[in-house]
Amino acid sequence: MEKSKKLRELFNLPGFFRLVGAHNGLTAKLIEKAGFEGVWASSLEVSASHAVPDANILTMTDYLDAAVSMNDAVTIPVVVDVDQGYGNSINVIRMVQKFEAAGIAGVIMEDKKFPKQNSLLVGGKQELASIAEFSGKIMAAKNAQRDDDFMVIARVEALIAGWGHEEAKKRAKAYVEAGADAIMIHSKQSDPAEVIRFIEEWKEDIPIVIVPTNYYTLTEDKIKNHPKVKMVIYANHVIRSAVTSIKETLKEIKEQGGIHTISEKLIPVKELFELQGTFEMKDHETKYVKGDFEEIKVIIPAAGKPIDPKLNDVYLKDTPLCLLDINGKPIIQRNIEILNSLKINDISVVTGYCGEKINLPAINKYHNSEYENTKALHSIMTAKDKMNGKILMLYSDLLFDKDIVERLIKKEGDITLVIDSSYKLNANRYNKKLDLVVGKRDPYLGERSLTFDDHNEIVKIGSHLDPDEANFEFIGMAMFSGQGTELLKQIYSENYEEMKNKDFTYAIQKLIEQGHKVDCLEVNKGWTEIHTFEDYKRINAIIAKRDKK
Ligand code: SPV
Ligand code: MG
Repeated sequence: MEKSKKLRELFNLPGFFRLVGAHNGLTAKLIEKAGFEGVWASSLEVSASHAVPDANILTMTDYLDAAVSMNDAVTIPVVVDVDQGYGNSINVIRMVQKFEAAGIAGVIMEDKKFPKQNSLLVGGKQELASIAEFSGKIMAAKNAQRDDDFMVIARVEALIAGWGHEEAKKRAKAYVEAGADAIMIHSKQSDPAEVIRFIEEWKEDIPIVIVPTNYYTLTEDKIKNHPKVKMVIYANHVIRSAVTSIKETLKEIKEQGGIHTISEKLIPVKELFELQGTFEMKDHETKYVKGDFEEIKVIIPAAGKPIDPKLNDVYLKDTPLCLLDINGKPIIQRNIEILNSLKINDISVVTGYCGEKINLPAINKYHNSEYENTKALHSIMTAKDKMNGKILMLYSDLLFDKDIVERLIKKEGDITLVIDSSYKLNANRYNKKLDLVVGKRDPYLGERSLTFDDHNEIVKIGSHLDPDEANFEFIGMAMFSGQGTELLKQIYSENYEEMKNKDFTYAIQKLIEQGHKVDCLEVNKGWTEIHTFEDYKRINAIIAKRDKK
């Protein structure tokens, strides 16, 4: 519903309603959250927030900007204190157009001469415009509005200027005749008598607005007895309370020589985040902020039983290897976090051995029920309804740097495998049969090279290869384009009986033999796999050190 309509409805309800003065989006939001019916975009608050006097020093656009930030932050109506309309009737026309277009529910315009000074200022210069001039401004405002509900409230300053009760009545009546939707009668006395007299003698069928800043003894209980009063404005208490609290905080920090005593007394930063709509923003981020790699689907075959009995009996205790805890976080969780940080969120895990233990939110689960007699290739194919478009395949016992994935997913080939050239140096450490690779050319060991990826290509792959012939090792990470994914599915389905219990590399070798090109990304650092207890100990120590940083 339009906020102008909401404001009209508030005027039509029995009793009165309250606006509280604000100076920006945050204070307006706090007012709404506290349960008040509307916001008063106070010229005193807005100018004070700029540390300048409330004396027509800021311009219309300053007040408009402030009002927009308030209005954007709330669902309740904002009524703007537009001083005298920022000039003559011509300026008033533009003022109404701008504030109405910004979704402001109504304005209150006062009958002072330019430049004005705040009505409560002791010794303030309070000069009134003529009735004719101000009536002209009301007419200009009412004719300028497009939405019938937008309210133009006339503010009578006769009591403030010391022109007396009769002048106030005369002016109010004239402004009603000019088309004002309500009358704000202002007073700076601490005794509400002059305002009460005005209200009691008010015969028009037009509501009254009051601002009891100085005559605060007129509490809501008493205001209730005056049914003509429909809107009560608590004009400047928000900025005054802010200043009170800011001063106290600054004093305490200075006196205590630090923030250690004040910290607990203030709202937690989380509450500030909430007021700013930060959590809503995070939701929007998940929904709408799309990364370049969003369309990539990840398949992690995690069906096999861990091979090292020591690791299994002591640490895993009948859990899949991907759940092995590395410094407080399972391997798979670490990998999912890296992928998510690249906005890759479509992650499928193929379970097998103790698969029911893998329970992570935000992953798709597939189950390879034949995990005892099959290998990673069949597990990957178990997720075949996920296999369309770009696929990133990761072995579940792999730990890797984000950098490797980032480089891999940018590769353009249909099939790209990450291969490592350092394995020969480490070969003795692993008592596992490695997935060896023969690259078209040897690892680059020569002169400095400016590019990361001088082109290389896989010629042969498999754990059966002669280590002397091989020059690389497949690390267990591969990327398929849409076309590459189709090729993998096709070769598997066409050779199902032969391939069902074979390694992933078997299918790749077959594709090479059929003449398909298999690219590679060469690395020699930034990843590791965990097979044995020794691997585990070593890696846990490295990661613990890194997590601490
Ligand atoms: C304001 O809040 O800016 C007002 C009310 O105009 S008063 O300060 O009392 O004039
Ligand atoms: Mg004001």
